Amino acid sequence: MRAPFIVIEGLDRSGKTTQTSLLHTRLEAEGIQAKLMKFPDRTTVIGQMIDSYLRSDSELDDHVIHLLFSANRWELASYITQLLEAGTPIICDRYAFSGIAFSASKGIPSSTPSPKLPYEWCRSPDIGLPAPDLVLFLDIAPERAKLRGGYGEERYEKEELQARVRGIFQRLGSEMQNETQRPVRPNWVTVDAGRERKVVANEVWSLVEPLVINRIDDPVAKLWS
Ligand code: NYM
Repeated sequence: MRAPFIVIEGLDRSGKTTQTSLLHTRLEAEGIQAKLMKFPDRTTVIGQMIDSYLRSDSELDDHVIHLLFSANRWELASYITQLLEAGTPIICDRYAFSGIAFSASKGIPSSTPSPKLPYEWCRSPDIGLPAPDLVLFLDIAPERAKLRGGYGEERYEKEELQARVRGIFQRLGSEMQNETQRPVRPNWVTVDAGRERKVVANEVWSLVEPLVINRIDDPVAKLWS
């Protein structure tokens, strides 16, 4: 038996970070010590390069930044597995799904159907990472997300790009749900994030609590392999 690996994904301004921390606090209140993680992890050397790129303090080729985001996850891959095997649940704010959704959304003007970085190319560096047991996709229409105080200054925080990102998240979710292999890792659940914060938090809790209580029988799976 081991602890579950839970990932929370969503567009910018979907309430992901708030929900991740509400969940963490609720677990603590129940006496469950979970590890809160976040990608990009801006504290590592690779994370600092990513941070500088996101703030537009540096320019990087689209392939290079994509691979850095993935490398930032690989830096922590064995630590993730160790924690789960040692019995510590992980709640993670963004993971490989953000990696694909944002990179594969780059440079698709409506006149050209082909993205700068193809979907399959974007997926490949993350193949084999520790697979989450559950992905909660906090879904919100980009026009509503924008109303929540507007987007900040970082790259990607534009309504048109967010709409493409949402489309790729939806594709990832439907591919996961169509998987024939059992048990399916990860299990993908779309949560309506346009609702009041407490309502969303209660739904998130109802999905996470059984995993944390019952724990997981199978070893940590490898993502997409
Ligand atoms: N992002 C995040 C990517 O483009 N690729 C990735 O692999 C990950 C994990 O970074 N707009 C993007 C999504 C966000 C930005 O994330 C920073 P956050 O959660 O705002 O720190």
